[in-house]
Parts: sequence; structure tokens; C-alpha cells
Amino acid sequence: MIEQRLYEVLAAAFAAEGVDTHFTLLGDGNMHWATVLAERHGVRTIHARHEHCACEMASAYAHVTGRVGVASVTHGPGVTQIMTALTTAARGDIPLIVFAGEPPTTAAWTIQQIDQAPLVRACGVEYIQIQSVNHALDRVREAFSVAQYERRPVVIGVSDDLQRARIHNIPRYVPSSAFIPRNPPCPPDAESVRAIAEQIASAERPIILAGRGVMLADARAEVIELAERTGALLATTLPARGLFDGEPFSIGIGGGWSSDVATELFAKADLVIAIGASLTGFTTHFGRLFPQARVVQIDANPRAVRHNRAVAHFHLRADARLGVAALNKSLGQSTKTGYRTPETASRLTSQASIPDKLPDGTIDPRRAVQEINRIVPKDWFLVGGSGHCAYFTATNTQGRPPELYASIRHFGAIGSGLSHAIGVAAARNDRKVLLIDGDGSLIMHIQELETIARHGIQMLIVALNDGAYGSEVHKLRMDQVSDRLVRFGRPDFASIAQGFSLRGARIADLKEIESRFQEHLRGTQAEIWDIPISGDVLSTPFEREAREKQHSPVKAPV
Ligand SMILES: Cc1ncc(C[n+]2csc(CCOP(=O)(O)OP(=O)(O)O)c2C)c(N)n1
Ligand SMILES: [Mg+2]
Repeated sequence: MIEQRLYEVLAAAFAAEGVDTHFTLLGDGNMHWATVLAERHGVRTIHARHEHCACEMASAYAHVTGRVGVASVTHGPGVTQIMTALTTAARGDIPLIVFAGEPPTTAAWTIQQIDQAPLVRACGVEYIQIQSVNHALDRVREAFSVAQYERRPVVIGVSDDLQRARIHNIPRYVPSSAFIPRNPPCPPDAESVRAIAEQIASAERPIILAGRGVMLADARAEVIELAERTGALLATTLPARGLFDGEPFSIGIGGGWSSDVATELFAKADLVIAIGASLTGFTTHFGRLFPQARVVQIDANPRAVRHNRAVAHFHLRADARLGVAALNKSLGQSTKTGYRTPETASRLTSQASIPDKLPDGTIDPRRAVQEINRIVPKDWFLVGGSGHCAYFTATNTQGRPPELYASIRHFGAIGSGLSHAIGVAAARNDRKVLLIDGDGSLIMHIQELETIARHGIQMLIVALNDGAYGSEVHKLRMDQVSDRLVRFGRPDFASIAQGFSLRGARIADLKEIESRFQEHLRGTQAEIWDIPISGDVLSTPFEREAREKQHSPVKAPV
């Protein structure tokens, strides 16, 4: 029998799990394992320039492919670097496995020693430590089972010296797929269906709020039918946005990012039917969005409390498609006008037009995103960044199926757009990835442009460049505090891109976008478009907040 080191056996187990791509930054704790994974098992390896980014790439890869994302980091500082990405993945229910080294247990002292497990667990992530050769493969299988079945991230910790242990009788690895239960879609119970049908029958102004559960259960058609029968308006959570684009009586995103019209309609709703939506604080705008409505939740895994609030008055435990189909059936042939009145229709069609430029020559961010949305084809994947400008991206892009959007908002961290887009690009391999991010977020991990260049990854990056942490600017202004510390001047992203041997252009006129895009398509490299946007355009939620605080958005004290 051939002798192998444990790291070789562990790498073979990852390959047997079907891992085809791996995101990493190498050090003592993972370099042997990663090298075997790449060189012997042919697993594509994308080497990032920061561990946070490697993890974020793997998370995006998992989100897009629906499979487990795999990253690896070295021990100690490799692990402390990934706290933000791990927390984000945990809150986004991402099946992610991070192979992390642990410092050697036999050394008298090592500079990289830190107690990794509590750090990882504090992020809401499972830490599985491999402590012996005998159980090593069981623990790998357990990690893959937990990540896939429970949809959460797991870090595997294994010390350097144990990784080097010699093994003579190499056990056969049985992948986790042999053990994971297959759960068929959950059917509804008749009694709950009756109770909810009664609620629907008495509602005059119902709104359906659909989440990712509708996408995952492929329930769009059934949900639209329910809306038509009951006279309900159609809204989505942020992660499901786009689901009802083009449908009559679609009112867009439900939550703090709702339009003014949608906010008014929600305020008057007497019934909200949440389907495949966990009703987070963002979706309910912390209880303020539909204060008068009774709330029904249809979900395969209904929750009692979310973000410190009772989720619903009535629950239907069911797969979204089966649950809604049963409701449709119980409602018979009757249809109601409900909230679908001519008055609502006219409110939904009126749209204010926005000029391209402001008097100071900067571009209105809403128009910038609208123009990009018009030009970039609808089969491109759009990664929206974070910060204040993320609102403009989310609310001015339409026409894509919800699977082609990512918004990175689970932990409220900036700085992940670029690496997230790399993970998406690695998953899709089709050059059609568009990232729209703020200047502050983009520059936080700008080093990943080097990863993009080195791996020849194609994507189009748009910097909505207000030369500031706009979010902080507006909040400070609302509080009438100086914003001087958070205004930096606009970074020159065109030159930055060129410095990394990528393409870059400053776009000061939106008329250029069409020809620039054609040029981008002819090129073979990733490209940044630097768009100098105005720092004075407030997002609708900030406008509302400013009104509530009874301040007008005043000019900052200089
Ligand atoms: C990791 C992290 N650090 C700091 C913050 C606080 N923060 C929220 S938005 C923001 C500004 C982001 O700037 P930019 O990407 O340019 O977007 P803008 O708000 O200007 O549109 C900052 C610093 C955060 N959310 N996450
Ligand atoms: Mg900014």
C-alpha cells in the first residue's frame, strides 16, 4: 500500500465531494493541501490577494451554482482575516467550507497561534476540528453534510503537524451525498389552507410579498395566479427582486427600499401574504412598512420571530408552489378586484423623469444606472455593491430574472463587491458579469484587480464615484454634523485599472455608454468605468428619513 500524508488524503476527499473550484490564499496551514488539490486533482484554483476576498468569492460561487463553495486559508492571521466574509455567509445561509490550517500542536511556541474555534463560532459558523487521523474523513464528510443540508458555512481546522501525518491504510472516502436525506417539497395541511383562505376572502387591499422561497420552489406562476384571483399587488424581497418585472400591479421591492408609491400602498394594505420570505427587519422596515395589515406567512420553514419581531399572524407550513396551488384551488373560480383598482394602476404608471446631469456637471446616479441597465443585455449577471449608491443600483435595474442579481447586504459590510463578482464570474465563465459599486467599497479591496488580471477574468465594473463615503455624508448632514472626514475626492479608477493592466475609462457623459459598451465587448479584459456621480442626490429611504427628522437635506458645513 502506498503511503500518503493526511493532507493528500484530505485533498482527495474534497475532490471526491465534486469540488471543481477553490479560492485561496496560501500559507503554511493550507499550502500542501491546496497544491495537491490543484495539481493532482485538477481543481481550478483562484488565488486571491486577501483571505476575506477568497472567502467572499467562494460564497458567491456557492450562491450562483447552488453547490458548496470552497475556500482555504492559513492558520492564525489567515483565519482572523475572514471574520467578515464568514459572518456574511452565515447570515446569507451560504453552504461554504473553509479549509483552515491550525498551528502545529507539537511546537513549543508559534507566533501564529490563536484560538480559532471561538472566533469562527462568534461569526455564527460551525468549526469542525480534525483531531485524529482515524476520524479525519468522517469530519470532512460531516462538514460537507452540514454545509449542504443545513445551508451554513463550516470551517475545518487541522493542525500543520497532523496534516503531515503518514497514513498507510488509506480508507475509501464515501462522499456526503450518500448520507444526505432527500426532502421532497413539503405539502400544506388542509386546515391551515382553509384558515388562510378565509383571511384572504375578507381582505380588500392585499399585497403578496414574495421571497427567494418562491424562486427556489419555482412558484412564480402560482403566485401570479393567486394575486390575480385575490386582487393582490405583487412585491418582492430584495433577494427576489425582478421576479414580477413586467407584471401588471407589480410594485417592486417591499421594505425600507420601497418606492414612495409602494410605501403608501403597503401602509394601507390590510393583508400581506409573505411567500417564501422570512420577513426580516429589512423587508418589514422594522415593522413600519405595513402596520395595519394582518400577515400570513407561507414558507417551508416558517419562523416565529425574525429580527426581534413576531413574523406573522397566520402560518402555512408548505413548499411555496404546493402551498399557493392549494390556496388557489380552495379559492375556486372567484376573482376579486381587491387592490387592483384603476386608481392603483394610475399611481403605478406615473414616473418622474430625471435629467442626466446636475448643475455642477456631475451625473445623477439614478440616470447613470438607468442608462447602464438599458445598454447591458439582460442575460448579464449584476452584482450590486453596498453603501448609499447600492439603492440606486437596486431600484433602477429591471428586466433580469432574480437569479441574475446579487446584493451583498447580509452583514452590511462594504468592500465585498469586487470579490463577489469574481466568484460569480468563476461560476458562470461567460464574461457577462457587471459589478456596480461605490468608490469607497471598491477601493477597500482594490488589490483584487490583480487577481482579475492574473486569472484573465472578464467583467465590467462600474464605480459610482461620489468621492466620498456617501452613506456617512448623508447621515452626518441629516444630523447637521460636518461631513469633512468622509469626503476624500474622487479616486481615479481609470488609472488604477490601467496600473493593474486592465482597461479603465472615465465616463463623464452618459451618451458615451453605448459605444463604450460595444468597445468593452470587443476587448478581452476586465474594465472599470469611473462615473463621477453627484454626491447630493439622496436615496428615497434617506429622503424619507430626512423628512422624518424634519431636516431638509442641507448643504454640508464646509
Ligand atoms: C466593512 C465596513 N466598514 C465601514 C462601513 C460603514 N459604511 C457604510 S456605507 C460606507 C460608505 C461606502 O462608500 P461607497 O462605497 O463609496 O458608497 P456610497 O455610500 O458613497 O454610495 C461606509 C464606510 C461598513 N458598512 N462596512
Ligand atoms: Mg462613494
